[in-house]
Amino acid sequence: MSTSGRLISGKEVATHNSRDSCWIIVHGKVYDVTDFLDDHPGGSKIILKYAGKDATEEYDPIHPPDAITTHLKPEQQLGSVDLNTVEKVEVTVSDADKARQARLGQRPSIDEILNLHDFETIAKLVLTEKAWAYYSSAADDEITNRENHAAYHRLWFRPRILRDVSTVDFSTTILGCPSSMPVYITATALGKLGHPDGELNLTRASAKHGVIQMIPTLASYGFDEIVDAAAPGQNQFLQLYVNKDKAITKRIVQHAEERGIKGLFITVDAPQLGRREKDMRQKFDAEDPDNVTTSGQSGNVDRSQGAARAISSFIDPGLNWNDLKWFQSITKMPIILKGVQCYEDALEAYDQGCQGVVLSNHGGRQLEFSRSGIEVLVEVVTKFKELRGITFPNEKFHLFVDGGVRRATDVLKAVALGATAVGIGRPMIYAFSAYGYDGVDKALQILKDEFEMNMRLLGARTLKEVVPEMVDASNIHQHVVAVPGDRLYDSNYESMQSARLKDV
Ligand code: PPY
Repeated sequence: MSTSGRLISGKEVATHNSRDSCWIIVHGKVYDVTDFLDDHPGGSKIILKYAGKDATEEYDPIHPPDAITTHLKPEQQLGSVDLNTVEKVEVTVSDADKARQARLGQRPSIDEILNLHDFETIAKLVLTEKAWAYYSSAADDEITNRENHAAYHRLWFRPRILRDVSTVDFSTTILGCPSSMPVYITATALGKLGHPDGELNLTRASAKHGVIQMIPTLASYGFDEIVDAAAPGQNQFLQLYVNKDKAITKRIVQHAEERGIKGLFITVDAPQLGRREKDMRQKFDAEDPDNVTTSGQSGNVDRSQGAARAISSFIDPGLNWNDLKWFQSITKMPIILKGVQCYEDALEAYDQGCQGVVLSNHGGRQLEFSRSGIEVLVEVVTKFKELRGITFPNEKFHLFVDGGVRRATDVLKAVALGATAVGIGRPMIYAFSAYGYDGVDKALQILKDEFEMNMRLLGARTLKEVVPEMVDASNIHQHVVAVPGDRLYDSNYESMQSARLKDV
């Protein structure tokens, strides 16, 4: 029988501190997780560490806010606790954490940050290892991840001269919403891993700079909290992981529409999560007592998939083209497929009445050796012209690109080749991980400054004048061409590690 609403003392909770009866506290609520221990995607050990105690601090950064209530039955949600009666969990601060705290104090003034790479450099130094591993990791050997950035080096400009570029205007509209530049902040999960204000940093800086934020399904903040944080009239999109339970999906989509969301970006490249080995190796750190059993073997719980796999089991791998009609029947929001990687699928999306596609390989985190979005863009534009007589940009069907973007010149290349706008993900989470709201504010200002200068140097006064003839894309499909190395990017890239001998 449900006892929800019961006020429970910390003392009573503390008695349920074992595998036989395990209660935990999250945000002042008491949950009986005894029967859930072996189902917890992150393993039972981490829960048992907090048995009878307040687990909020551990829970918060790596779970979407409603994770616990969606996984537990009502009768397992026991009631509230008076937090004054709860004994504090002693947190041991590791040497690594102390060093990290010291580095936080050594961050350069934000005035010294010159470009988006700089945020990544600082974020790498101040993020927890867990957060850096989750944010920076990518699939398999991370070749696609690096290719995403490198692909832009195979595109070169053909600027025009002697045009009066006294004033330049790089504003645009994206799905009918005004945007100060052809950039949107794309969805990235678990913002609180990087900063306590997580995704809200993005919401607030987007409002200031007139750009659109795509709210992730797996945000650390709740969907409504992120929408509530928006300024009046601020436009937001929603990225959707489709839940196996269609009723839940329907509820999310219709609620988003009611709350004024302007575009539904359905992720289609993640029926299963890619292997992110940086993230996985983190979990197997032999010095972490949580990761080994008393016999020295890793426990029988699969923690090997890191933070991401732990929360991905709800995603429907059965999602298919037939489901599109259903989505179209439950919402009037524009529907965009996020994660399209060849022209055939882009054409299918067009033929089935979608309003666009994001040419993306999920930041290199899914299928290794999938091509960069910018390379796929060239293919899609060529084939749409050849097979449908359609040119881009096009108000009826939008092409978006994401992955590897660090400079306004990258965005301008994509726009010249036909993209409506470009999504930027990791650089924005690195910006708030390093400097909170001020970091995202600065990152967006840097992009604006880069746009202004590069529009002038290109000889384009508006984005309409950023045309395909301004880019030499003849090498885009050649994966081995000599290009100058990108020292800033390369110095931020952290090599993957090999297996190590254990300490004896
Ligand atoms: C990613 O990590 O690439 C994501 O898109 C977010 C995510 C996080 C956890 C499970 C599935 C997807």
